[in-house]
Amino acid sequence: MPIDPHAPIEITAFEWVPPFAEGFVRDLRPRWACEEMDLPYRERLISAIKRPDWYFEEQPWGQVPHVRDGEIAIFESGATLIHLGEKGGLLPRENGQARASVLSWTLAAFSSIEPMTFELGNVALFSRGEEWATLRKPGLVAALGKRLDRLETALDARDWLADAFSIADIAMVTVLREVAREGLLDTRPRLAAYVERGEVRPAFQTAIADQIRHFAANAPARAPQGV
Ligand SMILES: N[C@@H](CCC(=O)N[C@@H](CS)C(=O)NCC(=O)O)C(=O)O
Repeated sequence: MPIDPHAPIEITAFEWVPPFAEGFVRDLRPRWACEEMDLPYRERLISAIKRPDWYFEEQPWGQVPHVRDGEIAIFESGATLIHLGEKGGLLPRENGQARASVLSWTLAAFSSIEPMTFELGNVALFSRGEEWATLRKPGLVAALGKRLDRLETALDARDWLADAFSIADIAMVTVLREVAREGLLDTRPRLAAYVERGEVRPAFQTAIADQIRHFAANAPARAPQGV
């Protein structure tokens, strides 16, 4: 339901990505947040292959997502989650422990886990087979594994990172999905179950379907490498 061409919230996403990135593009985060909180949004699709020059004025590196909400423009998926969460209730507005916990876990996903998962994507996917990547991978997997073990301990028996489902879970589940496909959750059943709890939510399912909905129609005749 939230996709509405007249909605004040606009999410910029790619019109097409190569198959390895389908369902993993970061516009999934604000889309999922909007679905969870029933916030209508419109889509603005741009080419990943040839980013329009004007787009770099909105997102300095030409990346997605970018979110506009009326007069407010936001880049960085984490910042979009904070904005939307405050608007729709997945981030408590009142300054207290509940808000602090959600913000702590949200930033933990983006600054303590995602840099390592991002590097793993580089060594395991983009630079796979290169000598430096082969040498780097075991140390990186070990270091990331330690972070994941601590995260699993911290999650304990809870369903969600803070008191209830929040933007922190949108952040962390979308980060952990990247390592799930590299097999790093196979020996961490509580984290694997946590990711699955996120992925079975109807809002997640709708968000992912909407992300990939336009890809087939916009696929280039010959797919370029490394978008
Ligand atoms: N830190 C940024 C990263 C955004 C990002 O890496 N987006 C990817 C798609 S998932 C992208 O636009 N990649 C193309 C590029 O970096 O040129 C955020 O979370 O918004």
